[in-house]
Order: sequence, then structure tokens, then C-alpha cells
Amino acid sequence: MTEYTTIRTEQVDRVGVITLHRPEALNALNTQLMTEVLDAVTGYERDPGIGAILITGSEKAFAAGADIKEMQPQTYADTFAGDLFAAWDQLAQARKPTIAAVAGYALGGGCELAMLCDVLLAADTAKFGQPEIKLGVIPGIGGSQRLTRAVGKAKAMEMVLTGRMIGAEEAERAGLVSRVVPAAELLTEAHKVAATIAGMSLPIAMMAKESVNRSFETTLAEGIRFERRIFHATFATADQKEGMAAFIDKRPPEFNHS
Ligand code: CO8
Repeated sequence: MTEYTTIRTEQVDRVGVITLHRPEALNALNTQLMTEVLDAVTGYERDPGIGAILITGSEKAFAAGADIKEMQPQTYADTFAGDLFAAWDQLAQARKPTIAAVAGYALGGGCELAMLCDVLLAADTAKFGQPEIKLGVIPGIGGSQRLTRAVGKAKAMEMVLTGRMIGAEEAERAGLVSRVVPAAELLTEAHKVAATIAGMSLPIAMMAKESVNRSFETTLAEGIRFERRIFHATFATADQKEGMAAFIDKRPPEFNHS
């Protein structure tokens, strides 16, 4: 097991958990934290015993953004040559389902990290925002793109141009999060969702994820054709036979992820 300092990891049955842990900086995303999260995700992606990845923070903050103290002295040449924050694309490209459980602040890069995940659950204490403009920068980990796709132009523009934070209820109404739960129940609910997904056939869950994500990349006609072809491909798996046989036999399926 790798030793990390800015995150905690644990495996709960088939769920790989990553808890952001920089309490002194409200889980601000510095280079070390990014490297550790991506290393843990890579490990979970490779582990056939993991079917879903759950990312969470603390009660006070999921993450209060990219680390401002680390970024402040950087030059244009540093950010350009180092392609600052491009590494987070690895999380967007994770093939296993990812779940973000957000309590407290999810600001700037924190909001973007949550939006990089497939399912976003919020505690009633969650606060989402893209306050970069107040620092003289703009979102840099996909915020202007993913937030706009999630909540539409008007709300995304208001959030990105004013830095206004929105609460959990507004985030749910706007379609940014799938569900709001009382803060005390966030982790229990998030683990339930993650365990449910991890209990499905892994290749089928990966195909479902890939198919939904395709909708962001292509036309409706091509997306529907892609979906149908993947649907046809599910019939090449043992888990399709098992899933349908279990329904007919009136018993729970026993997927073997093949
Ligand atoms: N970076 C570094 N340190 C932070 C950050 C951060 N993003 N957020 C909080 N901290 C630190 C504080 O400095 C403080 O440390 P210290 O005790 O040493 O002073 C500690 O965490 C606790 O924070 P506060 O005392 O401020 O706690 P409060 O409860 O008073 O306030 C807030 C909480 C409202 C969340 C406040 O901390 C805040 O506004 N944080 C900054 C939020 C923000 O602006 N985030 C966006 C950052 S920019 C970004 O994420 C994307 C950049 C993309 C650029 C792309 C370039 C290519």
C-alpha cells in the first residue's frame, strides 16, 4: 500500500476510496495532492477488485480550489511549459465509474474536481463556486466547459463572471449534482451508491459510462449509433447472459465481470 500524505485511501469491498486530507489548507489542490490522487486512481483503475472510485473531502471542504499559495509566484512560461493542471485529464479519462461526495466548499479547482467525477452527491452544506475571477484568473481544470454543460449558459456565466457561490439546493435544481442529502448521511449514501455501481458487471458499467460520456463529444445521431453498437457488444459478455437469466429465474444476478 502506497503511503500518501495529502490523501487517505481505503478499499471497502469493491469500492476504492480517496479522501482528500490537507485540513490546514481546506484540501487545496497542490501538486503533491494532485499527484497522489492520480496515483491512487491509477492503482484503482488497474485493480480488478475495484469496481468504483469514491472521492470525498472533509465536512468543511471537499476542496477550496487549486493551491493559491503555490500558484501565485508562477510565470506564464511556467504554466504553459508545465501545462499546469493538464494532468487532471487523467481523472476525466478514468474508465471505472467515479463518485464525488461533496460537503462544504467545492470552489474553483475543487468544483472542477467534483465535476470531473461521474456521479456528484452533495451534502446540504455543500457550496459550489468558480471564484477564480476574483483572483485575476479563470477556471483552468474544465470549469468553464463542464459547468456550462451541467447548468447552462446563464448560471455558468453568472458564477464564472461574479464568483458567486451556490448552495446544494440550487446546485441540485440546476442539475450540477444528482442528489442532496443531510450532511450526516453523505458518506453513508455515497458508499451505498458506490457499492451499488461496484456490484454491477464492471465491463458493462464501463461501457455505460463510456456511452454517457460520448454524448458530450459527438452529434446525437453518432452518439445513438455508438450507444447501439455498445449495446450489441454487451451480448458478448457472460454477465449479459447471467443478468437476464437471473431476472427470468427471479434471483439476484451473480456477475463475474466478464
Ligand atoms: N489555496 C491555498 N490555501 C487555501 C485555499 C486555496 N485555494 N483555500 C483556503 N486556503 C487556506 C487559507 O489560506 C488558510 O490558511 P492559513 O490558516 O494558513 O491562513 C486555511 O486554508 C483556512 O482558510 P480560511 O482561513 O480562508 O477559511 P475560511 O473558513 O475563513 O474561508 C473559504 C473559507 C471561503 C473557502 C476561503 O478559504 C477561500 O475563499 N478560499 C479560496 C477559494 C478560491 O478562491 N478558490 C479558487 C482557487 S483558483 C482555482 O482553483 C483554479 C485555478 C485555475 C487556474 C488555471 C491556470 C492554468
